[in-house]
Amino acid sequence: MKKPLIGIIMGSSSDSRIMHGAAEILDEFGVPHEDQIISAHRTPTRLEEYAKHAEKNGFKVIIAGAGGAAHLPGMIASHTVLPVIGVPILVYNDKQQKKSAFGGLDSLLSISEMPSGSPVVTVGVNKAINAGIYALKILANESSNIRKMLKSHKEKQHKSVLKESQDLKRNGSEKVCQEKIQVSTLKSMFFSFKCCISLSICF
Ligand code: C2R
Repeated sequence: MKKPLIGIIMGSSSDSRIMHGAAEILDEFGVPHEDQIISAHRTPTRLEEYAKHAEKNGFKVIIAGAGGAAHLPGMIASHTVLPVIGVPILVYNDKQQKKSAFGGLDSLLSISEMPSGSPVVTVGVNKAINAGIYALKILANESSNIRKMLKSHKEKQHKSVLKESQDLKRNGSEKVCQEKIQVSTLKSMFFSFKCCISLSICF
């Protein structure tokens, strides 16, 4: 197995539903990453050990996702000189009803409002994929291959927006909207299926 270049950490296993977005884009680019659960609040000693582990193993970037009182990204940044990208996660205070008290603003501010001198780059709420892309951009400074792949990723985005625009022009917004809903339902069903398979392999 190739040595991981990126460390993905999250405060709880419940964050994996969002953080897999970062992992997916890194996988797409063939960039090895190591994923772990570390909580600044619940495993404070592990947090310091992890920072040492990341430096010792030559990680280039750490992507840290947390919800609520999201101190994980800031605390990990305080223990290392590696760049840290924070992913604010929307936490459901009422998990059954899927209700959030602050809609992710709590996590966003906890991560972005770091005191001067200890920065954490912050992406939007639940935007783990952007953290992955940003990490790739950092790696691209030293890798012409990743730079090339990022350029073709941009090109793909350009083409896909053009195609969507043509569809919208041709078919109208109602049809396009229905198709989008179907695709996102299928995607979330596929993700739940993947999670069930991995859980059944674990137990
Ligand atoms: P549970 O689902 O385990 O109750 O966690 C996690 O990131 C998660 O989003 C709820 C939320 O608590 C967050 N958490 C933190 C930290 N540790 C866990 N914000 C931390 O150290 O910052």
